[in-house]
Amino acid sequence: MKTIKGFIGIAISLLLGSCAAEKEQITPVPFNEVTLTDGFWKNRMETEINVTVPFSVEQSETAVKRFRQAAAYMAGDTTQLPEPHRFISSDLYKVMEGVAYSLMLHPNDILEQFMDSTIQLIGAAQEDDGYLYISHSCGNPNVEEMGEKPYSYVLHSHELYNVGHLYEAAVAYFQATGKKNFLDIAQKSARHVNRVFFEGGDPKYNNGKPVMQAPGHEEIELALCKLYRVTGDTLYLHMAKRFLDIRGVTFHTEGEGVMADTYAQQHAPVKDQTQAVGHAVRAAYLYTAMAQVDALTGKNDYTKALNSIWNDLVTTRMHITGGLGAVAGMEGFGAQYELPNLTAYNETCAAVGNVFFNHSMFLESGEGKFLDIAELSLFNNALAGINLNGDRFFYVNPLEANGILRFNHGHGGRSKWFGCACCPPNISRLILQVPGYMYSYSKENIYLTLYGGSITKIPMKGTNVELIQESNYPFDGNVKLTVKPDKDVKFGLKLRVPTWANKNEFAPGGLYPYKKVKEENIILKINGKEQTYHIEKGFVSVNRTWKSGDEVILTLPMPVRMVECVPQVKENIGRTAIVRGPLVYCAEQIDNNGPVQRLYLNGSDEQAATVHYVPDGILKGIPQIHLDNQITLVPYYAWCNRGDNSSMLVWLRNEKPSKDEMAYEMAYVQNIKEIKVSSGISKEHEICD
Ligand code: FUB
Ligand code: ZN
Repeated sequence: MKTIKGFIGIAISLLLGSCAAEKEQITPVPFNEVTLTDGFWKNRMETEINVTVPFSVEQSETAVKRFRQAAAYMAGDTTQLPEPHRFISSDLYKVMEGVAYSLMLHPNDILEQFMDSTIQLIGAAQEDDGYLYISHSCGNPNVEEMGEKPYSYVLHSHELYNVGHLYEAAVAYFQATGKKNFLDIAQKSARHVNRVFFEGGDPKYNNGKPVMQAPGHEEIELALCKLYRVTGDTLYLHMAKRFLDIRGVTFHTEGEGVMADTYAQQHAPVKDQTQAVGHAVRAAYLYTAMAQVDALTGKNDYTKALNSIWNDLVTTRMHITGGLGAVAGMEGFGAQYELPNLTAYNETCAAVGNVFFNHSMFLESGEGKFLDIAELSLFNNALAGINLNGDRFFYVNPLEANGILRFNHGHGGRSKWFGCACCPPNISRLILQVPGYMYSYSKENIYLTLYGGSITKIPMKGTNVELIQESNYPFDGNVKLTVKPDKDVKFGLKLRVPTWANKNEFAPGGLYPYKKVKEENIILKINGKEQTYHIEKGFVSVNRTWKSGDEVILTLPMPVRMVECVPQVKENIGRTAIVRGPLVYCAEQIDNNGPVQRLYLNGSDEQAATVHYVPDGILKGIPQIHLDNQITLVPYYAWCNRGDNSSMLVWLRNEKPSKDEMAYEMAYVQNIKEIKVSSGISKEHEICD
């Protein structure tokens, strides 16, 4: 296992000198330095490595073939031109990124050969000056979607989106193997992009003038941050910042839908933006990059904008599952409080982006509330995007299904893959990185950010601190930590206390309050003795000199809780969601003897509930909730694992519906069936399943 350790801190101080000193620099422990020992994530990781990663490689053959054809074309064989597609290459790059992570955890010669041979094809398809985009290089672009020439339609061509994903994959492969083959291609591309976008001079591109336009689909910005971290070359960080700073400044568009300025978050300079607008995946990647650039530069250039956007998201535009982008058609944000259940879009990629964004916000600020949202999105919307067997996927993640509806990305059942397959490799690469979300550290503190059975070693004040964590989180809230420094050392141990455990609401932001005031106490014990504690920025902090063998026990009570929604969200009036810990639950037809839309609760703020761990079958080991009125619930992430076309519901009726209400509901469902996803979305999207 080869990793580049410590380069982040060094590179940051070299680049920025003293201006970074004021902020607490929080460094995540890389995922391959955290060993999963038991429980939830260990199981998921095994499925990833044994099933999802090899399966995704198989599914990528069409994308690899295009590179094979492009490489042949570049070598003079023009007999078979690769079919134009704006971003299928990016799906392959994400698959490759996932393969790289899996290689770090589990070496595999066949997968490494796949990587090397594909990298060779990619290199052969790259032009000598670094340009990399098959359709233009092979001279058969779909002009309407890609423009006539390279970078002539940056708004929708996805040229920079593709290479952004390439940079991420290349960084991962370098970290996994130490090989530079992919990283060289990435750097050649990045230097080319810098010349063409910010320097000019080559008449082949934009008549020699710098393009100076931010890409319509963000991604390259956050990827450049990664390239900077791994190489230490400040050019890439400067490029990331420049792309952020020209967005909404040098280029505007007029129109509606995918042609609206807001669609690609270019309606205003990013530092002045205040609300989450437009296409949700684009937005999430943009906000991630803004947080990362601020963290890397030690500045607060985007802090005001990010805090405002984050508040707008969590108070008005996020589903209880952590889903972003409620509106189908434009795959994005609707009006404030527009959070439908049956027609919610909530693309898997947007939830993945929400995790990236909020984890980056935590690293930038040290505030636990961001991890609460990252966790919510991870355990609910993001994980629902992949089945428990690891080989079937959801593109959209509504909070209700009636077994009939089928939008263009389908929620009548899970799909094997998609014509536009952005989501499967996105959730796959996220799961592979989850151990990297568990621990972080700064000069004075060690942070436990996501709980789960694991072991790691963290450098602290000239010694190493081994941490052994035992926990069945998120299925129960007991965390036992054994601290083993090589020698006694004083530092602050910060244990995250999520909003769901500490406040009277399920998630920060006020959208989702508990129906009943929380009574259970959080307990902290050190070496068997109960401690008084206070919670600051979402963490319990224990400052002491730690000795080898010290034991910390944190208990986060996990009763079944009932959640309501603010009345501005019309769809949820008179309805309740059931949660336990960070998990949102749903009713599925298979457990409830028929369509779940007919179910209702007992009308009060309390309802007796029992929790049973499923003894066998695909849900084995997962806690199911049984309500006293014969309703059975499973975690939302685990729905649609026992056959397709089942009905499902998160927000249950509080009371028995009247005949009129039922009739209204049926009419509503009939109407919705007629909804077609609006045009303005490209062909690649229409063939999605
Ligand atoms: O445009 C590339 C990807 O396809 C987007 O991120 C997804 O929303 C899907 O539209
Ligand atoms: Zn997607």
